[in-house]
Amino acid sequence: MSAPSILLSIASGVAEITFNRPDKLNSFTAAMHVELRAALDQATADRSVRALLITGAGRGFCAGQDLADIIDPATGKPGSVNSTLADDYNPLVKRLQSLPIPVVCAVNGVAAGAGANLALACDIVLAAKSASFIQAFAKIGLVPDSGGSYFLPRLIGSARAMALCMLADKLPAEQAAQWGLIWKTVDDAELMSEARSLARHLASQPTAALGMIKQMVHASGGNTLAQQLDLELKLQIDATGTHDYAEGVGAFLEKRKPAFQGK
Ligand code: T3D
Repeated sequence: MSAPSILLSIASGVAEITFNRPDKLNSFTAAMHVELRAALDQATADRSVRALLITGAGRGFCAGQDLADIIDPATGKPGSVNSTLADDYNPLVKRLQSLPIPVVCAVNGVAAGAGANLALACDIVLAAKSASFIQAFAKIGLVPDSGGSYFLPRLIGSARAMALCMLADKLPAEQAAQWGLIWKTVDDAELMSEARSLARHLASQPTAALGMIKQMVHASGGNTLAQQLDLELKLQIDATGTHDYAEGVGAFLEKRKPAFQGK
C-alpha cells in the first residue's frame, strides 16, 4: 500500500496537515486532492480544532500540479485543465479563505505554481529562510491559477506581480517577506516549532473574532470605505455577542489571564 499523500494530526486545538509526496516535492495528484478534502472535512468536523497548520514533508512545500498526473494516456499529452481547476484547486482556495478559523502555513521549501498560491491563500504565512516562491506557470506555457493573479497584485503590487508571473523567477523567502508577500521568515531549524507555537497560540485566542477579522480583511479589497465601515459595525456587533468578548473584558478588569472558548 502506498503512503498517504496527506497526513493529518490534531492536538492542542490545532489540526496539522502535511503534504506528503516528498519525492515529487509534494506536487498535487488528483488522488492527493481527494485525500486533502477528506482531511479538511475531518479537521473542520472536530469541534476541538480552532486553528489549522499546513506544511510539506521533505525539502519542498509543494511544486503545484503533478505534471505527470495530467498526461492523458491515450494521447501522451496534457489533458484538459478545466476539471482540476474547477473541481480541485478553486474550491480548495475558496475553502481555505472561508474557513472560520485561522490558517497558518509553514513553507518549508520551494513553493511553485499552484503550490505557491495555496500558501498565499492561507492567513499567516511563515517560511524557512531557504524556501522560495515560484510562479512557475509561464515556464510551461500556462498562466497563474489558484488565486495567484488575485493575491500577488494585492500583496506586492502590479509591477512585482507582473514580473514574477512573466519571468517565473524564483523569489527567495527573505525577499518575499521584505516585499510583504508573507508574514516572515524563520531559521530553517526553527520553522516547525515556531509555526506550531503560533498555531497553538491562535487556537487559544478568541477564534470566533479571529474568523471575523479574516472575513473583514478579505472583504476590504472589494469594498468602499462606507461598505467596510458597515461590515465592521455588523461584525463588531456579532463579536460583542460572544462568550469570549465577555471573558476578555472580565479578565482584563480582574487582572487575570482570559480563558477563551472560541465562541
Ligand atoms: O492541470 C493543470 O496543469 C492546471 C493546473 C496547474 C497548476 C500548476 O501548479 S502548474 C505548475 C506546475 N508546477 C511546475 O511547473 C513546477 C515544476 N517543478 C519545478 O520547476 C522544479 O521541480 C522546482 C523549481 C519546483 C524545484 O526544482 P529542484 O531542482 O529543486 O527539484 P527537481 O529535481 O526539479 O524535482 C525533484 C523531483 O520532484 C523530481 O522527480 P525525480 O526526477 O527525482 O523523480 C521532479 O520531477 C519532481 N517534481 C517537481 N515538481 C514536479 C515534479 N513532478 C511532477 N510535477 C511537478 N510539478
